[in-house]
Amino acid sequence: MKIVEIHLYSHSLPVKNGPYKIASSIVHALDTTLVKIVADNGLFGWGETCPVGPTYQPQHSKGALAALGEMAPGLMGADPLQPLAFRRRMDGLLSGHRYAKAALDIAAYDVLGKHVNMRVADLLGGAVTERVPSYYASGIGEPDEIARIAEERASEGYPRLQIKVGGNRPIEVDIAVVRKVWERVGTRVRLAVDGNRSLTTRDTLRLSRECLDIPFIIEQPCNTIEELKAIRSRLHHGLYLDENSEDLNTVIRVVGDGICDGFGMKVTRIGGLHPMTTFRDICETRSMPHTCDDAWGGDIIAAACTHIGATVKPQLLEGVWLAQPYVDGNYDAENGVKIEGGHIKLPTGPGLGVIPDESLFGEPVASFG
Ligand code: 0XW
Ligand code: MG
Repeated sequence: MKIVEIHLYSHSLPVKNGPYKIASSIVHALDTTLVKIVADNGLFGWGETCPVGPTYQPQHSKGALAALGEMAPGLMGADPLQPLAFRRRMDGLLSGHRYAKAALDIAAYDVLGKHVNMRVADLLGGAVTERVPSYYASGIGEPDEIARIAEERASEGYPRLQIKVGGNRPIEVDIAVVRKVWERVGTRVRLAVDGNRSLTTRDTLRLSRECLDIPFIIEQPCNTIEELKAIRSRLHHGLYLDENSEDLNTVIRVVGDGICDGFGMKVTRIGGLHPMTTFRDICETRSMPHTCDDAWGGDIIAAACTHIGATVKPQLLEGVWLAQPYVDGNYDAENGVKIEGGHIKLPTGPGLGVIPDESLFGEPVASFG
């Protein structure tokens, strides 16, 4: 099979009840990039990549479009049924820019699944569940407000909550937020406390020391691996990497060096579903828990995260985060991916199992082939 057309779309997703506020960004609307690849037999597949603004990671929506435009002409004739060869071909056209390559990788898996009449989860090793656990990420807020949200989400059935902290405010406020949440939800849900790179090593140590009695994991509190390495042995909580786990090489390094206990992983950051399976298998080899998320986006990236999440050994899956609670509507009115009772139903159709209504996206911003 050969790719004969690639179309790129840009679509704005306003943040429902926004803005969404985390230490590294405040976002009111996100520009998501959608990719449609068309094969010579008429089969088509969709991919998506949506950075949560330009300051969360070194990725931004205009960068995604530029990188995709750079690669697209050289991908005409490539075979979407061979994910590894496809990835090598993308690497031969452009260095880095994994978050853009991820959209093409996802679209190729969608075509492959439709071609062999299999779901993407089954192509990635096999679904171990049809009901994938999610987790809810609060924005940054005051103790009473975040404790109320935590209570509501725990009652809805979320098995895990991620509490956002940091961002230029006294660490005492963050400690009060975590304590209030813990008082309200206790062990009904697992807790993660995410600093999104904003805390000093000093404040991270204080947060851990002053919440000794609360069983949470700390996610990406500081900006760099070096800072985390410096405080690792003095923390009283498990440490997960998110933004710093930039690629498979970094994952191998930090797992080998024992720098963290798990990961908040983004499908697009690591380069798509193909490298995500390698990441999943490295984590399983060392019994390291992790999420299968993305930073933002609609039904296409949500389906991709849910498919890979469904293949993870259940005791190691920390959940699949979706932006869906913050996005109005779905691209696919019938099979759109939704969180219900804190869990996500794995789409049943072939490929990603989601077919977007492409009239929502308007004309392509670029077309090739
Ligand atoms: C909660 N997330 C998965 C979504 C937001 O984009 C940020 C991210 C995180 O864990 O940092
Ligand atoms: Mg995080």
